[in-house]
Amino acid sequence: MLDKVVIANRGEIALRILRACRELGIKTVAVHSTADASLMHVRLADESVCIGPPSALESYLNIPAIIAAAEVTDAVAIHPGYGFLAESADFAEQVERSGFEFIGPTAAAIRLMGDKVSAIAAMKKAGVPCVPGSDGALGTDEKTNLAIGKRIAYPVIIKASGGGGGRGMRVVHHEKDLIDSIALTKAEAKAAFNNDVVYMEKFLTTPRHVEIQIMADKHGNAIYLGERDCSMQRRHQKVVEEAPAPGMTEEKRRFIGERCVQACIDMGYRGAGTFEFLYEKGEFYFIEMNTRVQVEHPVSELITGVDIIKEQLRVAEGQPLSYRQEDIQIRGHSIECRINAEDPVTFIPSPGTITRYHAPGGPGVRWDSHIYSGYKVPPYYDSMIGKLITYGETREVAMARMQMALDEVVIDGIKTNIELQRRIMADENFQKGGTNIHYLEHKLELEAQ
Ligand code: MV4
Repeated sequence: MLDKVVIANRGEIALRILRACRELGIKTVAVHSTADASLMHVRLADESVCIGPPSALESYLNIPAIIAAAEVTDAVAIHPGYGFLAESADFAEQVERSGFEFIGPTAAAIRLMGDKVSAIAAMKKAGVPCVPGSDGALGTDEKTNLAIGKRIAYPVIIKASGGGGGRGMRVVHHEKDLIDSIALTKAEAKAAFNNDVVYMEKFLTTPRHVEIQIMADKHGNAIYLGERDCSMQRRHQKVVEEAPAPGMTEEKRRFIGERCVQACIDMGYRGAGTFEFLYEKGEFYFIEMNTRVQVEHPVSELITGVDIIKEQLRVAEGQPLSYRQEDIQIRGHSIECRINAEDPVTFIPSPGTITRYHAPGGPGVRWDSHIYSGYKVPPYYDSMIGKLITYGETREVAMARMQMALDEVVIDGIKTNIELQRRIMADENFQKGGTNIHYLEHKLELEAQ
């Protein structure tokens, strides 16, 4: 097994990675900014290295500092977690060139999926269903682009190939606006990503966001761990995730899962990954692939029994996957509520000191968080301070346990979104299941009136 791993992240995911390493007997190195010396995982790690000032650019995004920390501590591998450098092909490449194992896919796979035009081309080739669209980058010929718009039919969406996660997109409702919209999106993409390649897709008006979790090893094996429904979001920030997706059938899951697995095998993918789909009228449409472990991985863990972080560590070391597809059974239901330090009305981050704290518990309750009484939430990073995850034999049981757990948790001294999560759990349409990606924003607008 890997001897020593650098955890190149902070907060709850750093603690989650540390716990997985401990279980496998792997030594840990916490790297942290000066603002994060009192993080829970820094206290628990075998060694820790301060890598820079609070600014993420000078610490968690500082590639030379992180690689130097691996060198001075004689680590053998680096786990990037999510966010920060997790999907930087340059980071993966420099980690490997410096003689360390990057716990994730190859730099080539990260690069291929980071470029949305090449990602979609790879998916089409593997038989993964995609949104009807331009099938590649848009050129400069106006007649051709108008013809593509006519074929797809309005509304259409122009997306930047270098974008993703909601950055660099523009919806076009009428043919008269197409040419200007392409030019505008290109200019914005050039400024934001230094890449002006754009493509066109049919704009789906009321889809759900359903994603497939996969795991692959270095021996050509790949499996899918079912799907997650992440439709409950605001401004491209997920708020609640669940698995399985309400109303999903075993046939649809197998159909899409097998195609994702084929795509993994075709591109020599390894590690954990997520295929993101829009899901409308029972059909899947691929939009992007995330080449990292995701925030919401616990709901997949709870319905499959697979420890995704431990599996990442095992496959990075070169072991085959511990499961074959026929070993994976979806059982029960799991829901995750992201708990953020933010104003409940304005959503503005609310850093500060946690003066009083009580963690929730009981059967089927998992609380992934690094906070403790007296912990000071710094203002420099993402405002997520924990993930409350419940499990039950049915969706109803998972929801009831979530309502109870949200009532139990006490986090005083800062503002949080716990009350918002209570309202979502009490919402009749959430309780029915299957709300679309616009539901939460509409609900918040109604409540504001
Ligand atoms: C779309 C779409 C509708 N039609 N593509 C936003 C994030 C990025 N991953 C892709 N996104 C979308 N792409 C087509 N062809 C609607 C969205 C979208 C969205 C997707 C998933 C989750 C939340 C969303 C919120 C707004 C728009």
